[in-house]
Amino acid sequence: MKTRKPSAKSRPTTLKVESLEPHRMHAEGKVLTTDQGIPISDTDNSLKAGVRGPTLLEDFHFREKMMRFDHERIPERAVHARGSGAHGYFQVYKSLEKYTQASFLTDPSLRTPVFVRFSTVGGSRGSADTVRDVRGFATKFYTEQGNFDLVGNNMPVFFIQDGIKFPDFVHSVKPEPHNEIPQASSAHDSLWDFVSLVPETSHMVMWLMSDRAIPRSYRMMEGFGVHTFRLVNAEGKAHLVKFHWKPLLGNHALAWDEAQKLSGKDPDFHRRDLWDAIEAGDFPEYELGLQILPEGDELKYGFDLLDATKLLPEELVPVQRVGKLTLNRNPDNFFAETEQVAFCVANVVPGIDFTNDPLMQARLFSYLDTQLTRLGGPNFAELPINKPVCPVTNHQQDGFGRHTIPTSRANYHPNTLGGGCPVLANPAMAFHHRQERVEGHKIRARSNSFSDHFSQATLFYKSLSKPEQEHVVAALEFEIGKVERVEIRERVVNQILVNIDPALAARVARAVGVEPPKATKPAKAPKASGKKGAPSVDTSPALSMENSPHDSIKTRKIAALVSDGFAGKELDGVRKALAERGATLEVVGPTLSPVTSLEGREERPLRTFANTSSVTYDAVYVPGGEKSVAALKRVPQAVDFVREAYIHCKALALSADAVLLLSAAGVDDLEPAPTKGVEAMRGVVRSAKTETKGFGQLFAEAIAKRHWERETPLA
Ligand code: HDE
Repeated sequence: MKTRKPSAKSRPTTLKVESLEPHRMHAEGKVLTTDQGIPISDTDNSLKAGVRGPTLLEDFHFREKMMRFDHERIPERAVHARGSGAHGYFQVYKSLEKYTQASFLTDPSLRTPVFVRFSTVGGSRGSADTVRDVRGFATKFYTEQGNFDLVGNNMPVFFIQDGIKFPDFVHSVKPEPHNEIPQASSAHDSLWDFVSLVPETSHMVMWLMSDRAIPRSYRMMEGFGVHTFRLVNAEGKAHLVKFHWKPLLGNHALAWDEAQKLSGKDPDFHRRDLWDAIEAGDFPEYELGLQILPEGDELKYGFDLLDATKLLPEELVPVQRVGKLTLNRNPDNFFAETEQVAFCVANVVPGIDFTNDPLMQARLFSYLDTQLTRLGGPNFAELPINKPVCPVTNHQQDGFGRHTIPTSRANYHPNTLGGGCPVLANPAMAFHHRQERVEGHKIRARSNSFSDHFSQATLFYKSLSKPEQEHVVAALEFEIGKVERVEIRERVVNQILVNIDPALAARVARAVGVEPPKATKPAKAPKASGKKGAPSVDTSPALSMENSPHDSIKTRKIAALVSDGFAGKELDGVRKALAERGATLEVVGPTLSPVTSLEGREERPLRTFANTSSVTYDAVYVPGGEKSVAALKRVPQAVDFVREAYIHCKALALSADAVLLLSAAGVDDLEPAPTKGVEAMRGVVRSAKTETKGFGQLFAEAIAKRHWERETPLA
C-alpha cells in the first residue's frame, strides 16, 4: 500500500480544493493551544489540588478538551450512512448548448471541481463495505452558476414510485426495531414482508439480488441519476434527460461468498480501494452519459418516464458520452469533508430542471430537511465542503453556527439602506423553473401509467447472462431462505417472483421450502410496454455487466504465494508482465522476513498468510520451486488461498510443481496438468516448467474477467 504524500500542496488541486485552504489547520511546526489560542505545555495531567487530590473546576484546558470530546459525534445519515468521498473535476467534451445553458456542460475548456461520495444504503457508519446493497454515487459539481448535485445510485431504478413510501421502505430494510438485527443486510423478514406486499419493488429487488449489489470497486461500477430530469437551453427549449456514469475500468462484481468474507477480513475494502488508487495516481474515471429525448416522449415507450421503477433501455435511446469525471484527490479529513458534505436533489443550476416524478418531488424536500438534524441547523451550506465556489449573497441570517458576517444594514428586500443590494439577477442568468402547464384535481392516487410492476423486472432478468441469472437465484435463495415466517416466503414466491419468471419462482420455492407456484406458463413477453406499437426490446444487453468491457487489468492486485526456494526469475517475469498492463503483484509469504529464491536472491513479502487472504486480491499466482511449493502445501492458509480463489472464479497461475497446490486445495476438475508448454483452462493458467513463454500474457488475459463457468448451481 502506498503511503500518503506529505504535502497537500504537491497534490492535484481544483478551485474548490484551493478554496478550502483558509479552513485547513496545519499542525506541522506549530505549538499546541486551546481553542482560544492559549499555549499549552502539559496536556497529560489535569489540574489538581495536590498531586493525589481532586481535579479543579478552573482547569479550562481539561474542561474544553473533554467537552469537545463529549460532543464529537453527530447523527449519521438516515440512509447512506457508510460512505467514502473524493475530490476531482468534470470536463465536458463538447458544448451541449443545444440542450442546456448549464455552463459546466457547454464550455469544454472548463474543469468544474467536484466532490463525490460513494456509499452503501442500509448499514450504519461503521458497517462493512461489501454487503449486498445499493451503492450511492453522489456528485457535487461546484459550478460557476452555483452547486449542482447529482445524487444518484449504482442502479438505474428504485424500490418505490412515490416518495411518501420512502419511510416505510427504509424502515423495512433497516435492522428490525425490536432487536436492531441484522446490520447492513436485506436478508430478513421485514424487508421481504414489505416486498411481498408492494409489487412495485419487484424490478429494483432483482437489481439488488444481482451482481450489481456487490461491486468489486467503486471505481468499477456505473452510476445513474435514476429520475428523468430536464435540460433547458438558453432559449427555454427543454428536453428530457437521464443521467449515467460509465466507469472507464468497466463493470466488475465480487462473488457473493467473497463479499461476505471480505466484510470480516477487510470491512473497509471499497474505502481502501478508492483511497489507495487515488494515492497511487490511478485516478478513477467515469464518463457522463446522457439519454436525451424530446419533452413529449414521457409516455412514448409504453411506460411512464416519471416512474422511477422503470429504466429506459439504452438500445431504444442510446447513451451519449458527453464528458469525463476524474477523481484525483483524497480528502484531508474524513469528518470535515466526507461526513459533512450535504447533497440535495434540489441543488440545480440554470439549464437543469426537475420533472413531476413523485419520487423526485419528495426528495426535493427530504435532503434539505434531513441536514437540519444531521448538521445541527440551517447554516450547513456555509460549511467549507458545501460552500459554492461562486459568490453567495442574500438576506438569510443567523441560526446556529453562522460563519458569514453580512456587512450590510439591510437584511431584507427591497431596501434602500443597502443600496438595494443584493440586486436581483439579470433574468437571462437566473434560474427559472420550467413553465410547465399543470392542472388537475387534488388527488391522493397513483397514475395508471405506473401500474406495470413486472415487465421490466422480467426484462432485467432475461437480459442477464446465464451465470448472472444463477447469481440472482442464489441470492434469492440466500435472502428468502433467511426469512423466518413461512407465509412471507410464500408470498414472495407466489405474488412476486412468479410474475417475474415462473421457472425462477419454482426454483426458489424449492430452495426455501414453500409450495411451488401454481402458474407454470412461461413469463409473458417482456415488452416493458402496455401500449400497442410502443418501441420496446425483448432483452437489453446493456443490463448485463458481462457485456461491459473486460479487456483491462489496470489497477488490479494479484497475490504471489512464496516460501523459501521459489522460482525468483519466473516471479520477476510475471511481475513485469502484470506491471506492463497496469496491475500490481504483492508477495505473500510465511512471515514479513525475507524469503530466498531458488537463485539465492531475497524477496521481502508485503503480507503474510496470517494477515491476508485471497478475498483481498483479484488473482493468485504461485511460482514454481519444489521446496517453496512443498512448504506452501503444509500451510493450510496458503492452500485456502488457492481453494478460495478457485471457488470465487478468479484467475490463478501456477507453474511447474506449484500445480500440485490445486489438488491439495481440492481442485480436481481440471484436465491433467500440461506436460509441456503453457495452458489456460477456465481461468487457471498452468505450465509444465518455470519461465515458460506466454505464461504472463495468458495470466493477464485470465485476470481481466471472472470465470463463472466454474460454478455449479446450488439447487
Ligand atoms: Fe436518498 N436520501 N432518498 N435516494 N440518497 C439521502 O439525505 C431520500 C433516493 C441517495 O452521500 C438522505 O443527506 C428520499 C434515490 C444518495 O451524502 C435523505 C427518497 C436515490 C444519498 C434521503 C430517496 C437516492 C442519499 C440521507 C425517496 C438515487 C447519499 C442523508 C423519495 C437516485 C448522499 C442525506 C450522500 C441520502 C432521502 C430515494 C440516492 C434522508 C426521501 C431514488 C446517493 O434525505
